[in-house]
Amino acid sequence: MGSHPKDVEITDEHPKGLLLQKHADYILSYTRKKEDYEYTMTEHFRMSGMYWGLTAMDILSQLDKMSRGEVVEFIRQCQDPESGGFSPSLGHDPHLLFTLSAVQILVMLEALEEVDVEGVVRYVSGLQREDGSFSGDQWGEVDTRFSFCAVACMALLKRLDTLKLDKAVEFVMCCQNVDGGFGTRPGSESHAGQIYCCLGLLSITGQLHQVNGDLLGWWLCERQLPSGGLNGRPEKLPDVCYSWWVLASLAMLGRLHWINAPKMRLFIMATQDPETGGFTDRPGDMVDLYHTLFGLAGLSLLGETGLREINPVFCMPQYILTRLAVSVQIVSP
Ligand code: GRG
Repeated sequence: MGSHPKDVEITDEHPKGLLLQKHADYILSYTRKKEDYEYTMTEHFRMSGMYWGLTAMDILSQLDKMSRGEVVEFIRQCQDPESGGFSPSLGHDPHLLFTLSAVQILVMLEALEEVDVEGVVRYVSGLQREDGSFSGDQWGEVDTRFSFCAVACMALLKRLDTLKLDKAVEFVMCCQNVDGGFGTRPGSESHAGQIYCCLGLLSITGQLHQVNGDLLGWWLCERQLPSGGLNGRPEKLPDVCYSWWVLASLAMLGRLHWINAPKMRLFIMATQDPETGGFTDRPGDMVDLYHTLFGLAGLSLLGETGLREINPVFCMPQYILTRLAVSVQIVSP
């Protein structure tokens, strides 16, 4: 433990530089071990797992090593012909979370024409409720994560006109707290992950001026602990995934320079496993695809050499959004 009760210690033993090729090899090997315990246990979120792996490979400029045909066929099979939404894998129910992951992958691979796009539009717009919020699926749970997923999906499909955007923004603004942050629903505690989602939605809809950037920027910077790592809310341990949720939020607010970048970089570097490749949540833990994407994406935001530039709203390489002519609002510093 470091000097802070809820922190970790970074020592000289931890990696300090980017083990770029190790990470590409780790992601590739993951796709080849389909009989593994870990692969089986991740079935219920496989579509997002694929998005994490493919995006990480694209940040590493090695997307061409992944099997496009296999991925597109998997996604096609996961589209529910009735609702139009995507499930995480075969035999599971469709959900907005996996619908966004599927759309992101299809956009990255330029394969949208392989699925029923009108079905996706019908599914996503059908999940918006009277108050502007979104249910994640037919069962009705409401969360600002789903608001982001819906708006991001429709932005990527260029069908934002099918949503009630004013109401969507109104709902998100109702989830803002006095500390400047946002939670899952009105009155819920501020959390860095939800803040990313709410800012992302406001950025896509051009409504970031509704946020007090100084107040929220300060709350986000307070997430940095003495180790350099970031937590998602007060009194929690640092986790490399917040090097995405927090840094991307600060980037949207034009305040990325408010973080101590060299310390942040060292924390992220220390979460690499030099033997297996991949990133962990905290130094010394087990690697996975989720932390590998968000470690690399955080480093890309910090301008790490050898990594592709990432878009802070969509968490996709910037060249893809440029190719698609999708732009987002970023507050000027
Ligand atoms: C396109 C990148 C992208 C995402 C899609 C689903 C989604 C939109 C965003 C998820 C944002 C979110 C809520 C992230 C936080 C995930 C997390 C680590 C939750 C656990 O939080 P706590 O505070 O626990 O309960 P710890 O201690 O782990 O921080």
